[in-house]
Amino acid sequence: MADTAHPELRIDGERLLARIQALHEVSPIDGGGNCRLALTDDDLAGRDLVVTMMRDLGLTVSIDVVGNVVAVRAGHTHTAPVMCGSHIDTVRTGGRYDGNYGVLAGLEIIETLDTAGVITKRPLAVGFFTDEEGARFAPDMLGSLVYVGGLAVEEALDTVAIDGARLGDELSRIGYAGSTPCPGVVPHAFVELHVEQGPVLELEGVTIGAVESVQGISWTELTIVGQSNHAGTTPMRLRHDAGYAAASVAVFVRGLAGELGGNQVATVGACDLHPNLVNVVAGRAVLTVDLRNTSEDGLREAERRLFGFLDELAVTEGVTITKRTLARFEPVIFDPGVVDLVEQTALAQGHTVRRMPSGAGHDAQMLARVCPTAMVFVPSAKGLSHNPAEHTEPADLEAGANVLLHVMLALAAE
Ligand code: HGY
Ligand code: MN
Ligand code: MN
Repeated sequence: MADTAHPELRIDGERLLARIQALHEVSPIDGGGNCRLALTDDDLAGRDLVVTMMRDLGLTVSIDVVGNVVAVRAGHTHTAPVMCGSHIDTVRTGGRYDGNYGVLAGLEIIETLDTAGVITKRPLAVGFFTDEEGARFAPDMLGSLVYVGGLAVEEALDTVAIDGARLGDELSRIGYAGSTPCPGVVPHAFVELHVEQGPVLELEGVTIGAVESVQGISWTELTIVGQSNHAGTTPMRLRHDAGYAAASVAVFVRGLAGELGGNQVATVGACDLHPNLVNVVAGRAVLTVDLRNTSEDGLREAERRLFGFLDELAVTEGVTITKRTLARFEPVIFDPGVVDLVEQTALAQGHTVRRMPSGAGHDAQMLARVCPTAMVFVPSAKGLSHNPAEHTEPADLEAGANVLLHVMLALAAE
């Protein structure tokens, strides 16, 4: 049921923007974004800033065994909290809103309630999860997956980064190897506020997305071994060219997405050749394939087609191809009741709203395993994300935070 106790309450938009600016100033990059890969010193600096904000608000802060941070504001009752949050790690070419916005809007909501002297029935919690991006340590949403018991702590701590570091060692090195056990406290409900990271809301002129689901994700690392050879003397028919094979994969998955149609997307985002020299036929290629689809059957068909292509390619080019799964999550459907509440709250505040799936992965898809969960989207300018030019208009940032405020108040009164 929509919040009726404090219908006029609104967040302070300037204060929210100031928080976002303060976190943006931690490890900024050219173009207006951020680079804070998980568990690097950049991430540490971001973590310390946000934990300081949490403590300045008088919240009870806990750090768990994989570095997830949860800050709690007491309610009238000692019951399961209503939780919001997201992540503050970024990809290498990250924007200033992806993840950060959902965490900082949660803190703004806390300060709004403090200023208004409102104590909720249920406690409120604001969290950020470790390594949501999965760009340094795969899979993505690693921290929230451990939080809900979907990945064993020891396995998480032994995860090796693309740069060879061990997750547990990095966690200790930056001082965020906490003692709070995982799985974590099961919230009464979880709501994640996030920028859409796609073009839909802006194209349709809609302010709020009531997110109903998250599409399935399949990440595979391919190691292709051919034969390094002289680029000038080796006849084309005698080559076992790992560079050509890698390029063939990228071209194949692009065509596959077009053939399968619907929501199927496919990306070769990382590709390293060895020895990566102008006059040497590449002997080895290590690349990644990111396949996503709102339909699990569709995603399985895409995987089947890709793996079949790889078997053929290995024979025709005379290379070996080894596959390693980096992430595999089925599509997730959010709680219809919470999605309804998001939609009703947005309408009650006079915003345009539409239901939609999420193309990106989010911590909410993991919390949905243990409690009623949904997401609130706001528009991304030009649909850009994982790009330093990522932008959302201040009025939209404020609108999303006000919707989150009243969704949380309604849930906290249950
Ligand atoms: O990959 C994703 O969808 C998210 O940004 N981790
Ligand atoms: Mn994100
Ligand atoms: Mn992201």
